[in-house]
Amino acid sequence: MNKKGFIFDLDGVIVDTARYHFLAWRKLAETLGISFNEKDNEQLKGVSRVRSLEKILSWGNVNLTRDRFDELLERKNQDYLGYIADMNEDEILPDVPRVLSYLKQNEQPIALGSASKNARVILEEVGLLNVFDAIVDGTNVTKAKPNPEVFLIAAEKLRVAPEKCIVFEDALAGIQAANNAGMTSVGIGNPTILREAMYVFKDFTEIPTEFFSKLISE
Ligand code: B16
Ligand code: MG
Repeated sequence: MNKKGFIFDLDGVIVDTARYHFLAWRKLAETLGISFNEKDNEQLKGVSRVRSLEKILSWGNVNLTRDRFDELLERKNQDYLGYIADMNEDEILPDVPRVLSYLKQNEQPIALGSASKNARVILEEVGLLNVFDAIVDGTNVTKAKPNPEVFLIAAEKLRVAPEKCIVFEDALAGIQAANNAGMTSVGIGNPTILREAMYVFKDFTEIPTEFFSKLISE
């Protein structure tokens, strides 16, 4: 069997936690008097927690002491953890289970490549922790997307060459990271935002099984 490496982002690809990140960041921005909408949030997708707060502060021209910065980061994460506390398998995005089981049946290695430090908690809650052959998350990387580090570590863990890996991403920074890693990039979401991806689908329900069988046999 021909083996490829299938690498999935978490937030916005496997589960819709992108919504909860948005709500937590908006709450924080409001307390600082900084306006924050869905369009602003788009620029935070796939971006680390620290970098996200730096961006929000720069949009509002706000400077903070190190202690206050750390306090706000912690507060955002506590709010976010509150939102995700009751997650269950119903929050797995449509057709993700179909895709994962097809890849499993075809003995394809599967990895998670996420910027989130909460990735394992979320996978556990939705019952997918044991599905992945490798998990690389925000606790394993030092360089944020669009740096390819997260996906290159995932490929290494799967023992698959980067050019044989396919990345599924909902963020432009993530698509750029996949391209920078020399991997096939598949955008999940808006084709205008994800225009740098090699393929884009609105969601997994739009991806026919033949797309995966073709990727495997190529
Ligand atoms: P956390 P992904 C990313 O996850 C999110 O897209 C991004 O919005 C978030 O700031 C980042 O994780 C860090 O998450 O605060 O949970 O460590 O899309 O790379 O799976
Ligand atoms: Mg994402």
